[in-house]
Amino acid sequence: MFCNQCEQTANGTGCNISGVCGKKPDVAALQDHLIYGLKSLALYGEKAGRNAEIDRFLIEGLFTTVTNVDFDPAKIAILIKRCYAMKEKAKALAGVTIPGEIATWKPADNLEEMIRQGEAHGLNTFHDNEDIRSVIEIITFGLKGMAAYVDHAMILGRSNDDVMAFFHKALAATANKELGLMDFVGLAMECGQQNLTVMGMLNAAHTDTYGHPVPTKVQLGTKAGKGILVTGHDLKMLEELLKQTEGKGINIYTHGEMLPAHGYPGLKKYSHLVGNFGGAWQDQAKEFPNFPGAIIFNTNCIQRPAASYMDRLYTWGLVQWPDVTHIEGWDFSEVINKALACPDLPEAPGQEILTGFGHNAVLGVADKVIEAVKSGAIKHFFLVGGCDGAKSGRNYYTEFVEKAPKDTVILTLACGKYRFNKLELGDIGGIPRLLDVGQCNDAYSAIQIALALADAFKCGVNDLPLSLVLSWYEQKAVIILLTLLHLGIKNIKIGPSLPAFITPNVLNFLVENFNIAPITTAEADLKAILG
Ligand code: FSO
Ligand code: SF4
Repeated sequence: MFCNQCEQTANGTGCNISGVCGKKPDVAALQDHLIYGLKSLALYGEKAGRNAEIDRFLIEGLFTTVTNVDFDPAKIAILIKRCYAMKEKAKALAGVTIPGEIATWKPADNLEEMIRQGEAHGLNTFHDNEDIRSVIEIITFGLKGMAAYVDHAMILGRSNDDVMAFFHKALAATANKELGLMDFVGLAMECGQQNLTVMGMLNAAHTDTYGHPVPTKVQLGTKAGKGILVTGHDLKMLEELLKQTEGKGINIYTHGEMLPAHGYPGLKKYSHLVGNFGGAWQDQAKEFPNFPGAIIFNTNCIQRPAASYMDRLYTWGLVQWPDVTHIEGWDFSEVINKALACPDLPEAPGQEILTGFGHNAVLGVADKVIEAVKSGAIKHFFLVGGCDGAKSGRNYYTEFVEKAPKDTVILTLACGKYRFNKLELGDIGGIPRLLDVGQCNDAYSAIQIALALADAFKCGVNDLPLSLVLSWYEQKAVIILLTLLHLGIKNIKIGPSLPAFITPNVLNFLVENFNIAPITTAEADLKAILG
């Protein structure tokens, strides 16, 4: 196997024996096989025009291969077979036959042979030039990340034909031997542009369905009684579970990236949505044993479950782990019955933290914010966010926020916020110093805030007293970075380490054009930014 798509890749170069994430070689080969099949599908999909079933499948196929989503070989094998059926459908719709190895791809019937085919395909990019291969990987991983956001939007009934046409075009292009480096660089930038549309679509789906987030205090302790812990990113799944548990004496807790759900009026109205439990995804094996109720994942990041909670763990949507019960569809009675059979949680009130600072909430007090900047009460804004992970170097983000001067405001999003969201940072004239904008996809909201501030101060985003200090882990972070680059945002600091799939030349390109820099130490970076 060879996989280098996430930040924790072995030795900073690539997982080649087994995945640090727990991905075994058979699953890696099947995921590579699925990606190869999706490229075959895209070659025809590009010519077939829009078809809802094919487009839905393409999105699910890509999202399945994102880090920490699907570890179940049997389930991926089913997707490979469906991929072939979708390709044949696209071929019929396109009314053409495309020659060549990829277009004529056909998976074997049995699992062993499918794995062997996957091993043979590997991550073949059909190019020898390592810089081209690097940019193709950036595009492929970006498409995977964007697919995750489209998936959530599709669950809420949204789609976009132009975006779907782009998915097919870009995926097909990654298999095109004739294209050159700058073709792929252009496509990577277009990925970022398309993802801005996607995140806007998802934001509208969330806010149209559940209202704009409002600042909300979230309890970190537990309430006496039964409980279900929901982890992942999907708000619709949480809503359905809230409806089905109403009046049943079960309290619902959020975990990880579900924390911002508490800010949405359409979700916070459920009185049994009582709090947030635990930290970011990488602490699950340590924390889940302490949650005595049922636990359900609706997207990444799942890790190998410990025996102590395996029997009360469930997956839903695209997340799968072998031998963990998967809930198909929208009936959560099995999870509810398990929660009712589990021991009660204790009455143990804890700290309260704030969430719900989407662009609507922040821009609602824009006058106050602008005044505070003009008066000098706020000297600088930092966007410190992104994905969390297990490496010790990630303490940088805690230190950065701790050491940021008291006249600075920290905007945050995604699971990286757990590095510092329990710190008491106080406020500046009533404006909290730590503003939780939401999930990783709410980078859209952060962008809206930055654009509105730039508008108010009649300058560009790069001229604002705003610095982006990002942490990355998996492929959603790749697509968000491409979106920020598409917007021309410069001087981003990124860590804890640089992606293994970026060659020195590609890095130079990013440094020269966008002044991207790796994080160093909190003190040095704060000094460099604030002078
Ligand atoms: Fe985190 Fe996992 Fe939201 Fe990612 S829970 S790491 S970037 O899936 O998507 O931030
Ligand atoms: Fe390794 Fe990350 Fe790939 Fe898992 S997803 S195999 S940890 S590079």
